[in-house]
Formats: sequence, C-alpha cells, structure tokens
Amino acid sequence: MDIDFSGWTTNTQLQAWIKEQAQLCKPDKIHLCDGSKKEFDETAQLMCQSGAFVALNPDKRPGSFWCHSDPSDVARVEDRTFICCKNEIDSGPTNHWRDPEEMKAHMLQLFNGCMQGRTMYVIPFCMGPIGSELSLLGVQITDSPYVVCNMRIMTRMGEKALKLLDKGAPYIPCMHSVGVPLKPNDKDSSWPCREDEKWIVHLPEERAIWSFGSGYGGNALLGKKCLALRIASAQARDEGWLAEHMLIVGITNPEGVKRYFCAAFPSACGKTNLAMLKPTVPGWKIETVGDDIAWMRIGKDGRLYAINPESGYFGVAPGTSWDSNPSAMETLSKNAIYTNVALTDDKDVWWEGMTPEPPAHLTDWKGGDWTPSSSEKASHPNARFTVSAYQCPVLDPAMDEVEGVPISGIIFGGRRASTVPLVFEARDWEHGTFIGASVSSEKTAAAAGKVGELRHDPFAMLPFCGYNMGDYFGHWLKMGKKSDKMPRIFHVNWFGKDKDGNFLWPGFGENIRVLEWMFNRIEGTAEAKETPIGLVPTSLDLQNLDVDTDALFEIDKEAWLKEVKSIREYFAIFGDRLPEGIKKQLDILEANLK
Ligand code: GTP
Ligand code: SPV
Ligand code: MN
Repeated sequence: MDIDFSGWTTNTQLQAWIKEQAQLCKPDKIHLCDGSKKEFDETAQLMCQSGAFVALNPDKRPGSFWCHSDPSDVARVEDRTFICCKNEIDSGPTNHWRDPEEMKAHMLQLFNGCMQGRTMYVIPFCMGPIGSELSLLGVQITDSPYVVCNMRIMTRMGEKALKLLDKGAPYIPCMHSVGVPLKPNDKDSSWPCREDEKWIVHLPEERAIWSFGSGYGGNALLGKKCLALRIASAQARDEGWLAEHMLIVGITNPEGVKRYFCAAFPSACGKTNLAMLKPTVPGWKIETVGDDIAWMRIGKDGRLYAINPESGYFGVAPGTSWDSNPSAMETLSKNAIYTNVALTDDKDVWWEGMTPEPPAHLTDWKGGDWTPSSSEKASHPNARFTVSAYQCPVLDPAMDEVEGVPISGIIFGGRRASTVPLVFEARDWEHGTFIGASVSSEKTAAAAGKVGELRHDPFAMLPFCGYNMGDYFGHWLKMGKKSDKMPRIFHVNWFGKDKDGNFLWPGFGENIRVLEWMFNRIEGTAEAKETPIGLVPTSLDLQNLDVDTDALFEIDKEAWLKEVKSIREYFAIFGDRLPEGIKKQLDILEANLK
C-alpha cells in the first residue's frame, strides 16, 4: 500500500514504521491525523452516521456526543494487562508477565489482517506541554474513530507533535486495534471489540505498547495509563524522575499565598473532585493543573516540579453534580464525549447522582428503555466523560508551563470504611514513602472485577507501575535523598463510615478544611500531635460541621495491628526487592502500636 506522507511528516523512520504496520494490519484505508477541529468534526460525523455516536441537543450540550460501549468493554482489564521485560522478576509480583519475544510473536499474529475493512488512523501526540523537557511523544495507530476523537481531547495531538517528530524526536510507538476485521458485506457493530481476546501489552525495555481487543478508556487511549504511567514509570526509574497516578492542584490561601499539591488516590477515589474542589471555607481558592497523572522531576532549586502530561479529563460521571463538583459540570457544558451514561429524551445526558430525582424516562447505557422503576442503574458505574481541560473554569494558568509547578505537598489516600483517620502526616520522606507503599483501598468499577473488596494499592499505582513495585518503592526512597526540599507527605481518607454505613465526612468542598490544615503545616502555623501512625491535627477547623470528630480521628490500636499484619504479609511478596527503609518503617509502626 502506497502512503502519501507529503505535508505530514518527513521523518523517514516514522514513515517506515507506519508502512510496516499497514502491511501487517491490512486496513482498507489509512488516515494520517492532523489533530484539527475539522478532522474531529468529520470523524464524529462519521460515527454519527454509523450509529456509534449520537449527537446531543445543541441547545443543551453543543458539540457533544453520547455513546455506549459493548457491555463486555466497560473498564480497564487488569487481568489482561502485561508488563513484558526480559526478566520476569523485573516486572515484579504485582504485574502479569510474558516473555517479550513470545508476546510480540503472539501480538503479530493477532494484528495480522486485524484492520481489514477498516480505516487505520495514525495519531501523532505529545504528552505534556509542547516544548517541555519532561514531555514525551507518542504515535498511536488505531482502527477506532472513537479513539481518534478522544485522543484529540486528552492529548496535544497533531501539528505541533508532528513538527517535533520531523526534527527526529523520539516517540513511543503505540499499536491499537479493536480486533474485529470486516469482510466486504459484514455489518459493523456500534462498539466493535473482542470479548475473548483482550491484550494490553507493554514492552518497557523497548518502550512500546500493543493493545488489542478493547475500545475502552485506559485500554485504548494509549497515551494515558499505558504510556504516561506504565511506560513512563519505567523510563522515570531509569532517568531519575517520577511518573505518578496523581492529580495536581494549586491552592491559594486568603492571604494570597499559593502552593501546589499532588494527590494519589486509586481509580474512582476522588482525584478529579479534589483537583477541582469548590472550597466551602471563604477566602480559599483552588486551581486545577491535572486530575489523573503527574510527571515530576527535581528542579535546579532542589524543589520537585510537576507537569500534567494530559490535556483533558476522562472522568467518572456518576456522582458528578452541581452540588458535588460544579467546576466539572461547567467544564462539561459543551464539546464533551459521554460514554456509558444515560441519554434523556431531549438528547441530553443523565447519570446517577447528577440530580436527586431521575428523569421519568431515559435510554440507559445499554441502549434500552429505562424508567425510575427499573431495577438496574441507568448509567454504568464507570461511565465516563471526555472533555478538554481548557474548558475548566478553574484551570490553573500554569497548565502549559514547560517547567511545571513546584510541589509543596504530596497526599496519599484510599477508600477505607474503617481504621484510617481523616488525615495524618508523615514524619519524614522515608515514613511518607512507607505510607504510600501501604495504601489499601476498596476496589471500584474503574477496573473489571468485584467492587468493594479491600486490596493493597501502593501509591495508587498497583495497575499502573511498569516495573517491579519493590524497586519502585526503592526509587521513591532514592528520590528523597536527592534533595532536602522535597514535599511534605500526608494521608487522607474521605470515605470512613459509621456503623450504619453512612459517610463520617461530608467530603467534596468540605475537603478544603483538610487541605487548609496541610497548607498551614507547611507554612508552620498549624498544630499536630504525634501518634503511632504519624502526626494528626490538633487544630483542624470543623466549625459549623456536624461530624463525629472522635470517629474521624480515632486510631484503633487493635485495628492498626491487624493492618500491620496485612501490610507485612503483602510486603513479603516483594522478597529481597523490598527496600530496607520500608521494612524499617513497618517495624517502627508496629513498635509504636505495642
Ligand atoms: P479515576 O478517573 O478513575 O482515576 O478516578 P478519580 O480518582 O478521579 O475519582 P473521582 O474524583 O472521579 O471520584 C470518583 C467517585 O468518588 C465519584 O463518584 C465521586 O462523586 C466520589 N467522590 C469524590 N470525592 C469524594 C468525597 O470527598 N467524598 C465522597 N463521599 N465521595 C467522593
Ligand atoms: C483509572 O481507571 O484510573 C482511570 C480511567 O483514570 S482509565 O483511563 O479507563 O484507566
Ligand atoms: Mn485514574
């Protein structure tokens, strides 16, 4: 197949790679993406014609589209996600491993002819601000127009990335197919995917990604979890920086002092909400740099600087409302893609938690009729919106800053009904690294599998670390030794419950009270007391809040000793890859509790 690259790229190495992949995948057509608005509109139009997209009511949500996935393709598939490095031990006990050569041979078989009857799209993109030394380029080949539309929102896609590729800048090759070739008279489904064959494959040593069989989110938008976390974390280890599952937020106090924080919570545990929080305490201001991923390196002044590699939000829809997250709601007023939410009769969208009362009739996420008496939810619990960060009313002005923003505090957290108090602070970096390593959280609908089960999710990176997690702990300890200006470290839990199963803490905008305490700890103006697990507030402002303070801050020694036992058992899986500093901190915690 002849491909006309004129006006697209002069990079002959890239041209050769694309030709090779076209020969392998055997598409009917090839589309070299330029990332333009026109291209987005045409691709979305094509999807409307095929029935894959429904254009939403332009009076309610201009430029927006609704779609629903195949019911078997609604979330990341951790069981089908592989880290393929030469030695199995280097992928570690928390990842699935296959030999890279065997896996590549298998992927070549799967990709052989996989795009027959379809268009092969070639997507050049940049993760991170154009011109930043921290940014990385990728080129994704895909047969999914849904991916093309989403990538334009989520990444800096097209011309500017192409300019850098023309100069010979390195890029991460990302191969993706939904895995459903079409014969001449086959009718396509509106969400082609493979129930039997899903493979999300990473080759961290050669920095390449192969994804087959899924069209959904983190499985298919390869710049996000695959590149910006799994491949980038391995690269960050080699090069001495950090690639983390963290939001980045700017916080300004009533005196006008501004500080940036990062926070790592597992999937669907509150990052987007914290990144855009609308403070209930007067005088405080929140601005969003990122809602999911942070890349960080130590700057010349010894401080840790972060960029957001993404340019959009692929956020959890259910629970998002004008009450809980007005900034997200405003961001979503136009130019958004909605996946697996419900469709209203006047072609708007609805999801559980958007309004107290559901509409009288909806089209549910499976495309069927829905009324309030239906026994199933109208939207899938992992229904998502895709929307540009540049529409966020509280977007931080430093979003495109090539140097990134200086980080003063790092927050870990999880979804814990009991044991873990509202907030505590690490004594130092090593203790903070241990706190990150010992995060546990209840599983959410963001990944396929049982929801609600408590599992260890170190640094909220369990599904996203591209190498041995024990070595990753070691990398964090090493980073802390490089500078004496590293951020302070905290842990929060918004999700404690009382005996009736009600949340102990109102959360959302009220979380500013906890941020205020952390901010003031860094300023040196907030008090804390030592406890066995770390420093807890003695001066958190809970005025006008009807909460059970004792329950929020209780440290139940028996429960914590059980926690220690569980952490010790978990850490044992890392064998001699578990760093001394982490073992030491666990022993200290146990001794403190006894
Ligand atoms: P990913 O995009 O999967 O990485 O998720 P995330 O960490 O960005 O989580 P998100 O902010 O989308 O929140 C997930 C769910 O938790 C939503 O349904 C929210 O409404 C809910 N949530 C967020 N913050 C809070 C909080 O402070 N309290 C309570 N109770 N629920 C919250
Ligand atoms: C997550 O699961 O952490 C997400 C959504 O941010 S996805 O991109 O599908 O992984
Ligand atoms: Mn995430």
